[in-house]
Amino acid sequence: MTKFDHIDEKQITRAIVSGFTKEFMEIIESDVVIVGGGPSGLVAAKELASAGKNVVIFEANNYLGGGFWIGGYLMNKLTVRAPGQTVLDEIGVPYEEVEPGLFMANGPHACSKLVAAACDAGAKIINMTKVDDVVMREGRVAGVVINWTPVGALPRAITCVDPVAVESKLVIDATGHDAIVVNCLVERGLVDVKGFGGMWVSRSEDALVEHTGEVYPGLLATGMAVATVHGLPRMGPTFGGMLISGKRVAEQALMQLESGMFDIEPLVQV
Ligand code: 48F
Repeated sequence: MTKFDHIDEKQITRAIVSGFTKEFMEIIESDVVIVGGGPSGLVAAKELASAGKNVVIFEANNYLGGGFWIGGYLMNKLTVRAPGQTVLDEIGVPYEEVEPGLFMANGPHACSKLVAAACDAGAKIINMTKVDDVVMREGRVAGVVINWTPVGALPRAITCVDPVAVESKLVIDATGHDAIVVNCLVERGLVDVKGFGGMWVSRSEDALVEHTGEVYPGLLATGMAVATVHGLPRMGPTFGGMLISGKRVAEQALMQLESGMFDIEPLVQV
């Protein structure tokens, strides 16, 4: 019979609290905060962490993956147009070519591999945490304001729970159609957002990758958030654009991080 080691309650609680606190201390100041752990955010996190950057994903849900678990219409087959399958190759996701240039993978398999790839690369993940606002320093986004997701579900009478903030050199909005972080700037009249257009698969993905990048100093967008910001057509249940957009935003973030612009510390005097 299996016999487990004797470990009591206080040891387990100590392990959880000290483990979480240690990790959280490391993300209070990071190179890049990625808001949203869908396909574009996960690819960006994997790329940036692989390049040695200190990266954290804040995800409002308990689970990561966003829309990448289910292809479309609650059917869990993901489609990817070439060259999106090259990202599936990199993370070891099996797929079949259903037509020349159109590939199909199983959602749960692809999504779990992508989550694992981001974690394996060293990205830190804080889930059940919602980004509510941005930190601003002299015309730059310089971090995000966060709170536990369940706080938003509490009755109004007991929701006076102040958030906390973390600082980062760059923030990436990977929150999908809602472009939550960009909208924090829209509300202040700092950025204009067009709203995503109707579905047009063959136009959407090239345009999305092309427009991926900076929206405001310190803030970049990837994935469907880009379509929302720039009024690009939506692409529905095909994911190559999300994966390649994640790569592109990581390249752009790396260029900024390595440009020397953050070498003088602090960037902005308080
Ligand atoms: O929506 P989502 O999968 O974003 P994406 O990477 O991919 C879009 C596709 O899934 C699909 C599509 C393309 O074929 O049209 O929709 O652009 O993932 C967005 C993630 O962001 C989280 C949300 O829970 C989801 O996991 N999120 C949204 N708002 C917040 C957030 C927030 N305020 N704070 C933290 N996470």
